[in-house]
Amino acid sequence: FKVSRVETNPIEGQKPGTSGLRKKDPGSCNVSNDIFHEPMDLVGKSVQATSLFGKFCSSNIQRPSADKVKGATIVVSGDGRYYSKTLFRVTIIIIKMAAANGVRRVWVGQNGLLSTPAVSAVIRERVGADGSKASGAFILTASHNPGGPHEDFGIKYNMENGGPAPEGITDKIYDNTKTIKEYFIGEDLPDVDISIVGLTSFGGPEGHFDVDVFDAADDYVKLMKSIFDFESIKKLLASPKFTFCYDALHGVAGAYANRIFVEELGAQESSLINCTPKEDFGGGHPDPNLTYAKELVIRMGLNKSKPQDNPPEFGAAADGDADRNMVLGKRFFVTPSDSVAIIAANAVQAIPYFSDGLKGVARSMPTSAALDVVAKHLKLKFFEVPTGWKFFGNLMDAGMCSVCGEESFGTGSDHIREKDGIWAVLAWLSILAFKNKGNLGGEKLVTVEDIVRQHWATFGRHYYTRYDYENVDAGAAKELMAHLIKLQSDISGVNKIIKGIHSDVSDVVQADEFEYKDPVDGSISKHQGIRYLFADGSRLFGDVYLFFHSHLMDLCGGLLLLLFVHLCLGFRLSGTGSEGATIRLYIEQYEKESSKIGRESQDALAPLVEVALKLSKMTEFTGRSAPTVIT
Ligand code: VG1
Ligand code: CO
Repeated sequence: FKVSRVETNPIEGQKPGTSGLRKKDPGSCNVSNDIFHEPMDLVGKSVQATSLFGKFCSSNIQRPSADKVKGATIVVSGDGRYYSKTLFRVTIIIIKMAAANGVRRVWVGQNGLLSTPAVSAVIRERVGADGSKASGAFILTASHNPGGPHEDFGIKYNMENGGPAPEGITDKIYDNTKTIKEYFIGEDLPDVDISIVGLTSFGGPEGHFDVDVFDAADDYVKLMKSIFDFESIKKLLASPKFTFCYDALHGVAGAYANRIFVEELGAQESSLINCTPKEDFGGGHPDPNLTYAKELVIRMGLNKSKPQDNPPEFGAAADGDADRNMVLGKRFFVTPSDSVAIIAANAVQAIPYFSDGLKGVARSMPTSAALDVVAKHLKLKFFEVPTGWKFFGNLMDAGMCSVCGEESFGTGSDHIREKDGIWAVLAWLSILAFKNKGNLGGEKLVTVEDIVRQHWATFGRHYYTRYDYENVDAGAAKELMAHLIKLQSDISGVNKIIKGIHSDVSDVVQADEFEYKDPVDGSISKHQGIRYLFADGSRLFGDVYLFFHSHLMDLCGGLLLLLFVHLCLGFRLSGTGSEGATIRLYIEQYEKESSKIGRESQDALAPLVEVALKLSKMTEFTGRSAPTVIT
């Protein structure tokens, strides 16, 4: 094949967000000629989209370590959403760009499918026949955002350690997209049929170029089997008392669910729903929460208007690229913040991979402090990082963290450098198997709900909710944030306002914008969300206080003093949306007294919700009387 040099101009708006670059309906972005006939329109869109994502890709390929690109092995695959294989065929475009830039081989999951966690596993674990290892990956996904011709497309770029590119790199990529004048593509390179497993070799100007299509699940399944005790999970699933349901929401998790849950673990095929990956996720929103995972929520008996006689004991769902998870029990919702805490509390006993102990645990700032309490009890290193998985990677690479999680249905461990939806399900099944050891023939199984309630009884309960206001006017969202920051300069003024809203809500003791100093490389990330931390007046004395800054933990050298923040409010602007702005409001309240841990979460949090909405002037700024989604 020949290398073509294509002249191009920079396009605005190529800044990667919390997790990659995402665009709504990329075909319609900046297309000036789409008033023409359809074929013309398609060509116009196709060229436009090629350069739209092409700039991002070549900016990656020509990123600072361009010297590493020559002869490199890279991975290209994703959740199979529209535009990956259809219309712009981004998978093929990237293969051709890689060839032209001197990449030695491209690894592609069959049909262009690989979940985000599987990509991470492939980078870390897969070794080619000639000993080759991958040095990076393009993951074609917009994750939990809907897909289809008029929905989102996106690209995440992952590094040699299997984790998302850190901010230092994404900033450089963004700079490249602003100055780019040309890119290279092997235009006449024949298309490889990515539906067929096998190796195709080409001769290029700089020697051989290979495209290696492999089974999307093999490497990942092998890794899962090395982490969990599949035999004990199999016994659990075989128990007539245990029933199971998994919903892939038509995302890429479907490519793994049958193989792992049915073939390896013996679950019934009928326990898998929406497990055929679709380009448009069946028209749904592939976000595993109580609002969007409708079918699963009904099956699990959690939709009050559609009561079920006998829901399954365990249910779970994943997002488009299968890095998120929602875990449910029979008529019972497990908050993601509780989920990571419970996994951390039980990991050593229930999961062979952790039998030597945990190196440490970490959560993102808006995630509830349930994990902090476990860390304190188990005397584990603990870190609080900004939102987004890229911040956990450094801790893991430095051997400081084994288990981590986010409130946004993300849970994972240092087996890879991404959050991992199926891993989280296997972790829960392992805990259930462990708790029911010797009990599988007994009267009643220990259930998901039993495990969570037991956890609350031991560690206290963190009531938690998140309100999302999606597609809000971007200017209004900025004004709301500016208003909240301005308020922070006068805490006693804030406390006066709060007393006027709810006299029994305690005082704010600290208000700031969250800032993170990476303990490994010293890099600083500013403006990572606005926080209001309250002290529960009734507990000010005699309590052990835990302060959630990792640098303070460092200062204290493992001596856990400080403060249990009983109430906490957070505000952030989303970095994964593709339209307007999304405001996220995070609300948390800690309760240790056993008589008070069994309330409905929205009831328990009602006063604090009212304080948050009034303090932020949410309705005044956004014009919204209710959030788009509550999780
Ligand atoms: C959201 C979540 C964040 C998560 C990110 C990527 O980001 O809040 O916790 O890491 O999505 O998840 P934001 O900036 O919109 O709040 V995924 O599964 O979309 O890669
Ligand atoms: Co995702």
